[in-house]
Amino acid sequence: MRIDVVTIFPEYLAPLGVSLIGKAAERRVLEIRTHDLRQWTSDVHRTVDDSPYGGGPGMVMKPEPWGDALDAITANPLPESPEVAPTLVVPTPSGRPFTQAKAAELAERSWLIFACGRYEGIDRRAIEAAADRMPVEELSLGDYVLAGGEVAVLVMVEAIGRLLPGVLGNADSARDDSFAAGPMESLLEGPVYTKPAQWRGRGVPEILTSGNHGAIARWRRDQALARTVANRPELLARLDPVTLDKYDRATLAGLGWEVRDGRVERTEAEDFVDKQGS
Ligand code: JE8
Repeated sequence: MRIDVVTIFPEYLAPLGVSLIGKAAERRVLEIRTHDLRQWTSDVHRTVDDSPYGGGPGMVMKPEPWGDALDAITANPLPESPEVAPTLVVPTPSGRPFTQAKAAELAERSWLIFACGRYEGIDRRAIEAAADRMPVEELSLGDYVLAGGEVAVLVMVEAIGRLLPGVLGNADSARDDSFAAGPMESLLEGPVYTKPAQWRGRGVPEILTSGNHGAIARWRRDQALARTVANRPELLARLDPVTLDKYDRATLAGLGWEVRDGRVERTEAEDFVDKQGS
């Protein structure tokens, strides 16, 4: 996969040279090129922003440097597949959610261009002109406000990159295969432990050292269910009840959740007394 990143802060993307993604780049599974948007300015001040039409706070990124940057980058297609159009990814708080499913979809593309906005964002016309020539995905990391798209690109490239064949070690990739539906789109993961068996007066749950693999799997499933109820109850409503066995249903019942007309729902208050109150 080829990835181009356009930013006014190329040094912000330095982490892409480290760890999993950095190794994939070294091994040529990924080719990452970071570009300074100011290359495509022509004035002495290398201006990339101007005041917003209609008034209001802050500054807006001018369309011309973006148009020239995308023209220049797309003029150099992959030598091995010159006919493929890249997909432009634009992180923005007003985009569609960037999810694991979206990461998997983008991992199938051979060429991604990421456009990092700053200030109040990029002049709309630059995005529209790009969309006339290539697929454009405006995506948001989540419901909080960042100062620009760079951190979002780091997150997205890591999530996409680890899905590419040959990027993860065998152990990890095999594990992901066994979770074909994808973690997070089902249940949260439970707690994990390693040696030493005693640490600062704390032991490891006895079940994990019992050697009873059936009981361990059941315990882990119960932990995953309990964490999901506590931290992400909205995920339970998305669960397909056919994936829940009678033990899952008993665990959920103890946590105040049940299968009602084909959906996982909170047990009605009169039928369930929450042990934590509320
Ligand atoms: C950004 C961002 C994602 C997320 C992404 C790109 C470019 C319009 N607002 C822009 C006004 C306040 C400041 C904002 C700064 N900004 C934020 C994000 C994002 N993906 N989940 N949160 N924030 C830009 C400029």
